[in-house]
Amino acid sequence: MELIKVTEQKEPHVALIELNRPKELNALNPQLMQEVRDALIALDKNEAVRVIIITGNEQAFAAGADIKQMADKSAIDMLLLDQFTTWDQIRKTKKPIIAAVSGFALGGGCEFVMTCDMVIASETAKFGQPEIKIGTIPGAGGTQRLTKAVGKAKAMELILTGRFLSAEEAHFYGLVNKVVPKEMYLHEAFALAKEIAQLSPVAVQLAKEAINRSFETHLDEGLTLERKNFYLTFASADQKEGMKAFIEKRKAEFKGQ
Ligand code: DAK
Repeated sequence: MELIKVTEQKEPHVALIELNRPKELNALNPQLMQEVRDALIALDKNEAVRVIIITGNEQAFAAGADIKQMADKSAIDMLLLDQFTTWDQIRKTKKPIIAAVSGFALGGGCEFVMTCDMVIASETAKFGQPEIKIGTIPGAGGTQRLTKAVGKAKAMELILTGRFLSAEEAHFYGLVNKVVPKEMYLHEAFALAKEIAQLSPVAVQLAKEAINRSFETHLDEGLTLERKNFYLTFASADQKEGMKAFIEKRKAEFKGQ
């Protein structure tokens, strides 16, 4: 891994992926995204890992796809590059992913953040889809996910002008879970990760799948999946342990079985 750093057990059960192209403000080139894809596949398989945090550095989560590498490409070059397969992997990750964002999260960087499951932002974070300013439009889900997150009017304004959203505004619109001082954003992401990591990984995974389905399907189909996943938790030892521990007034010990 050249362009990212992966620490499997930064805290017990919590893995950390750091995007690491600081000179280019973590611009997302195909190699970096492939490294992220490979890391997510490995972490998803690693039973010791329950929650994944993805972060950049204080200056930037990611300032977008790499404009220098895209500038001269034709439509067919872009098609043949087939970067969507790589990007889709983020969406397919079964374990929860928390984006810890400081500085710029623009274009593909903002789309990357919106593909994660929860977002902790530093007060310095800036979100935006400025593709319109370089003559293109969001290509990795921005028109869909930003619209679902902030509503049509705000999404139109942001995508048609390329304006940035401050961390506070992003919080107001529900794009991020929490805004904290810049020294605290990683700490806060770990606090959230550790809270989730204590719970049944089976139930967490099934709940994540059901929540995501609400974005991808009609209510009826989403409710059907939710019900099936709900029943399925009753096949897990974790559900038995969780309910037994409640009745016995003690802390549950979840084993992921
Ligand atoms: N790509 C390449 N290099 C970038 C970059 C980017 N997106 N953003 C910044 N850099 C580089 C700068 O060129 C500069 O490099 P040097 O000149 O030093 O070599 C270095 O990072 C520092 O940037 P600045 O000097 O510009 O720093 P400032 O603080 O003055 O400005 C800024 C920071 C973030 C406001 C500015 O850098 C900026 O506007 N950056 C571009 C933001 C942007 O337009 N982003 C959207 C890009 S388009 C797809 C998936 C995704 C996408 C498309 C397809 N598929 C799956 C097919 C996504 C597309 C995009 O994201």
